[in-house]
Amino acid sequence: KTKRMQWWDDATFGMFIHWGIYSVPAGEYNGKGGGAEWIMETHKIPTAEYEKYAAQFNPQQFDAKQWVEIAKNAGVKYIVITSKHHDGFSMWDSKLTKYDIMDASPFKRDILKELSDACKAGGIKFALYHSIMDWHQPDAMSKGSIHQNTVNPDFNKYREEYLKPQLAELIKKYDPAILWFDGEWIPEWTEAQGKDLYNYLRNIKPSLIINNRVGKGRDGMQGVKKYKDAAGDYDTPEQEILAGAGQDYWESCMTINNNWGYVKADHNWKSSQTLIDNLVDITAKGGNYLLNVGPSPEGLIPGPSVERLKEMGDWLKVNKEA
Ligand code: FUL
Repeated sequence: KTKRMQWWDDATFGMFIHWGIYSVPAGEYNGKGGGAEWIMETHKIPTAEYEKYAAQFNPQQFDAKQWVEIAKNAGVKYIVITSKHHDGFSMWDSKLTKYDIMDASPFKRDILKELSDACKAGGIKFALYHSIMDWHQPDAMSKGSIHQNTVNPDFNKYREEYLKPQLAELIKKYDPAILWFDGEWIPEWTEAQGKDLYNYLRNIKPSLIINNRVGKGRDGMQGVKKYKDAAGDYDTPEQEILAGAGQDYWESCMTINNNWGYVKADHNWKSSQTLIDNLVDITAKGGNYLLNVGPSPEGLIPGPSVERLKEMGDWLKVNKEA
């Protein structure tokens, strides 16, 4: 076990936040349900049409301090928020694109700046989820992607001139403790590129922690390394808890209802008891629990999520040994 990983290893409980312009359609397109943060792909929405959600994204009730308060009361030690999901929209003031919160939305407030400041003030580690796959950048269009609107997409150009500079920008501006990658399964992405990116980022910020999805080492949804020397510091099983302990560093990411992004019609909330049981089970097996909430287009963490988080925090206050 390494010193760099110490705080993460001790953290136990983190809050995942999937938030983007997909919260506007809220899981429904042209009267048909399905999709959440995947809605662009699920309903094969053309880029120009999907972009209109950016123009409608105006979460006036977003209050970063309140989110951090909710997290702290839950006993959460770190927050991982989507800087960019697969749809390619940047939730911060990025110099590299106009498809971001400052230029493409009426909101024009830097969400990552506000949340990272609030985390710092509140003593919570701030971290970012970032998708390698990008349905908006022409050069990132993956083979077989329905969003392929480029004749000869130059993936290396995307990687060197967009993906890496955006990540360098994120580190410089918001100093994330973790970069949580995803969307690495596209055929263009290789393990060598994953290792290159890992080294590039650790070089910029040596203490940075990076998940295993930076490379190609994970084994399906279980997200546990296929081979020992694969890139990444920790493994990311998704929506499941490992059968036994023994894994060095792992984190089970799970959402509180059925979807990661906000879906208006999804009321299938896990009970507080289930969530507490999961936390206990995962902790006993040496992992971290990264529990997801999907804020609304108004900027609120849904009430049923807030209630459950509070009940987890109340339970932790009574039951967690110092
Ligand atoms: C998956 C993504 O495709 C989902 O949208 C979500 O972000 C989940 C945590 O990871 O790979």
